[in-house]
Amino acid sequence: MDQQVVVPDIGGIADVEIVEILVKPGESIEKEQSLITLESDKAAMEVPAPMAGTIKKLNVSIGDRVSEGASILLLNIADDTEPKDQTIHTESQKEQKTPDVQPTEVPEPETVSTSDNLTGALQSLPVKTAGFDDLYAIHASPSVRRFARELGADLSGVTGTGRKGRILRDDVQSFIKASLQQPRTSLPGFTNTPEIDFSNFGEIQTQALSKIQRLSGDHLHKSWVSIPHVTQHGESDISDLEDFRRQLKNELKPQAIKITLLPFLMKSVVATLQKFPTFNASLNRAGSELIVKKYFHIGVAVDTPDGLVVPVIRDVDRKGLVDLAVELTDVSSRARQKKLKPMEMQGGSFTISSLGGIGGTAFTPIINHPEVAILGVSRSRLQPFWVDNAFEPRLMLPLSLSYDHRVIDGAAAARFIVDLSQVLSDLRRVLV
Ligand code: CAO
Repeated sequence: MDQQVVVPDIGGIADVEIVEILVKPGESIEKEQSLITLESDKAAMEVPAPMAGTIKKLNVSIGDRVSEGASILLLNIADDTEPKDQTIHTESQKEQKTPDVQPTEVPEPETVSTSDNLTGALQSLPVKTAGFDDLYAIHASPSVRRFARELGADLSGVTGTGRKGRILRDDVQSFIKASLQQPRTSLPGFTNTPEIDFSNFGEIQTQALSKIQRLSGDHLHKSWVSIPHVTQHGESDISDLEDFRRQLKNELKPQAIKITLLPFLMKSVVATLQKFPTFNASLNRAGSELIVKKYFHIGVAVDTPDGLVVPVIRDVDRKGLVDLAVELTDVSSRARQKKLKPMEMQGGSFTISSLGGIGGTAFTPIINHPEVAILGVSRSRLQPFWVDNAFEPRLMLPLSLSYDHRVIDGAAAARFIVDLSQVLSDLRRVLV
């Protein structure tokens, strides 16, 4: 049967403009689904469907002015549908006094057939209106507000293209589209704050960030905010290792091969990773599975004039110290000349960031996502250690291991750093 749906009791306001029509002829609608949006000078409200059905005909257009009782549309409803007293909860930021429920006499149009139980009147629907207060002085209907909320769009940033600057659904969609297309900045939390003119406080100079800085900054920022980092500090007695390194350094001089601490660190790290496989792993996107890697591709953070890059040395477990030294010299010099291929910076399973050539005592390295741990190395220094009955100078290397606490717990991290420290102190353990 067919039934007219009319404007319900809207609190005695007359001649209210229809600013939105939310349904179309032929559409099947649910009970309480919003049909139209009315807007007076002070409030916007949506008129919900009193019952489910299929829309046969729309009797209104955008811009029409309507009052209580005006026909909105003709609805075809199933026989067993029964209208009941209902309270429709529209989204209201500020509730107004709800009008009393009053049955509204609706003259039955001649062309419309109605069933017995529907003959006569439709129940009027008390509608809670969304008032505009200072905070809410944004022109948008409740459905647009709901739509914006679902998409996480802040309406205060949306430009309305409707009449009198009203924000339409399309405006919210365009806003979201534009936001997605915007380049990600490394400071998303501060993008909505006004630009500060620092020259008000003294002399300044503006320098553009390099492309590498912007890309690595974005990656570091994402890692920092999305991975729960913990840094475990430790130190290792590398006195014997350093003696061996110096010996090797002299031996390799004729071949012009430079061997620093880093190849020793890489081999030692791999020896420890083999005992602690969860550090050589990645979480799947859902965060439900750990993908443990059987290969040992070690990323090495390289400081270049344009910013930080991380070339990856592959299969470190299968390479000797000298090969690693040669490869390191090659990739770090090509990194500084911007000659690395993208593939050479992919596929790492664990990263080492060494600031030992520069200085410092400890730092918090940021995990190189999708990896789950990273080792930071600071500058070694001689320290007095009590050995037997006397102090002995020992060369101590500070280690800082940051790890993803979703995957690795503190005890495992402490064990990892103790093991690594032992391997570095006694390189024979690499063979164990
Ligand atoms: N303690 C004491 N001395 C150290 C040391 C340490 N932990 N690490 C290196 N050194 C020494 C080296 O042995 C070398 O001395 P010798 O010439 O006597 O052998 C000297 O410092 C310079 O080393 P290096 O830095 O040139 O070489 P490396 O292999 O140690 O490091 C590289 C190579 C590419 C990692 C390094 O040059 C670099 O770019 N480091 C910066 C990484 C970085 O920026 N990390 C931060 C990331 S987060 O922002």
